[in-house]
Amino acid sequence: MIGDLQRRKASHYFDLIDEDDNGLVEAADFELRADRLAETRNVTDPEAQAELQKRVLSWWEHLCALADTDDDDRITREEWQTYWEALQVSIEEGGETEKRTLESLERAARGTFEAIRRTEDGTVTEAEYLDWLHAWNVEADRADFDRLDRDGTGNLSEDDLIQAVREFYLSNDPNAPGNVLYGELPG
Ligand SMILES: [Ca+2]
Ligand SMILES: [Ca+2]
Repeated sequence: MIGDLQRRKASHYFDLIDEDDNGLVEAADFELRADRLAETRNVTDPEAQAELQKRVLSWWEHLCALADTDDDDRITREEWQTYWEALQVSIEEGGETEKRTLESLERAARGTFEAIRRTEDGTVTEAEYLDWLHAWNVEADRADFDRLDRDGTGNLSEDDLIQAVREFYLSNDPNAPGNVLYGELPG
């Protein structure tokens, strides 16, 4: 069973990715997301816009493969909840199952990292991170960024993101830094 904090994070995240608020997560939400990102970042070059679309849509395909259990290319709130439950169950099972789940979350984290970063320097800066959240209409500030930057380098590394994604999905510790990956949870 997932804990109450996990349930709140699942619901917050679903609301965020359901960009058009129709109660379903679909490819269209991610197309809108890519448009908003392009807008926030002033990406006007068609080739760069296409690259951004591609990155954001590959993230959708990853989520869809994991959570769309009835294969109709849309994720309902129930499917989303079931996906989070399944993640938790597989962690509790341990062994190979747990290992596969952690690997899958790591892939998700690497994909997220690719989507956030704008330069090839192997890190995510505070400005990149805040722009990213801004495109989600999420208010976040320096303090949230600093929590995720747990080794205090001033940038987020891929490892910081991996740890954050892991905690975002799996932790019920109210003090886990990864809880704020998508901003503060609504009260
Ligand atoms: Ca939607
Ligand atoms: Ca479905």
